[in-house]
Amino acid sequence: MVGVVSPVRKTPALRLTAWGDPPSLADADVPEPTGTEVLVRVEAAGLCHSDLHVLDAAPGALPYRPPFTLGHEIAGQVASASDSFAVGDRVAVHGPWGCGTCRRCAVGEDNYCDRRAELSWSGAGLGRDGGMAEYVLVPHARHLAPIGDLDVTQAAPLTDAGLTPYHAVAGLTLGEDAAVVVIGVGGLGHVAIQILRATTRARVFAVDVREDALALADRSGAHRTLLTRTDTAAVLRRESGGADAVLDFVGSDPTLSLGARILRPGGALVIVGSGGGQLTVTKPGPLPQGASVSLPFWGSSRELREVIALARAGHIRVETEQFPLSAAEEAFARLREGRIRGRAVLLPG
Ligand code: FEH
Ligand code: ZN
Ligand code: ZN
Repeated sequence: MVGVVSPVRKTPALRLTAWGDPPSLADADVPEPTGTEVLVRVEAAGLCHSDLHVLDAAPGALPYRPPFTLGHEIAGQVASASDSFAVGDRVAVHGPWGCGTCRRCAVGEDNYCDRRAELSWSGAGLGRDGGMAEYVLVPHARHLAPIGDLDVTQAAPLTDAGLTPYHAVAGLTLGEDAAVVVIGVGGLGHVAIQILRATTRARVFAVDVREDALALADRSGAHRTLLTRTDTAAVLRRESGGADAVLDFVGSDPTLSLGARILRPGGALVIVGSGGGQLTVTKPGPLPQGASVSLPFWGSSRELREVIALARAGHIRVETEQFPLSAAEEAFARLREGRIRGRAVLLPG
């Protein structure tokens, strides 16, 4: 009998097929793992504003080479055995995938891979096939974090909406009565508030232009919420005594300007949002004496495991809006219009 070749299984995946085209739901081959690769059956995949930046990118603006499947916030079950995981293990995927050989990748800091400029990808769904699909091929088991009994619709968004603010807060040195201002209370900002409350003694102030975002900030544990107005900087300076740290999850001209005006001498301006805003850093200039500015990006695999532990201990809960993978177009449209409360999560299968 002629050898029977196992039929290649095909399942739906949300793919960017060419720059400038809308993402399309198409049948993709279920990949076969080779070498160190691990196949993961995806149970939840978060949506991120960075996905919009990828979709809106002009040809050549990013090093990625379409076509590829989107989705960099992934959780599910291991579907192929490896040395460190068994089939069925529940996992989250550390989304930044670097070169795998530099000193940063060697310790799970792929988010700061030393050879990133040489790569045509930055991670899952970012130049490589990601998790808006029923299966994702992960290059190495080192990118997997066990999630125990954590709900996958929590674990998936935590891989970015939790990990990114956690890494940003980890870089801060905060005194006992520190004041931290969170600007922008969306998918990342509301988790940042919870992380600050769980891991620091800081007084947390939250600022946004939307009333419903401030309600989310309140539910997340902010001590004080303020709707952005012309006197916001003065009110914040008066009530906080000057911010020891500002976490700007927007990164626009107005929010960077607000951050600089409320920062305490020696304070830290942490720009997380990719709004593309500009701030003049001169001496003297808009920033107070001793200020520092940082541009943290995503987080390490060790930090992801720490975020998962915080969530499993009940200290972090991501507010999510869930959609079937087939409704991805609606989810993206609502994300683009700012009509997602917390984080949008797609459910394949
Ligand atoms: C991913 C890829 C590129 C830019 C920004 C991002 C973030 O969503 C990761 O936190
Ligand atoms: Zn993201
Ligand atoms: Zn590397």
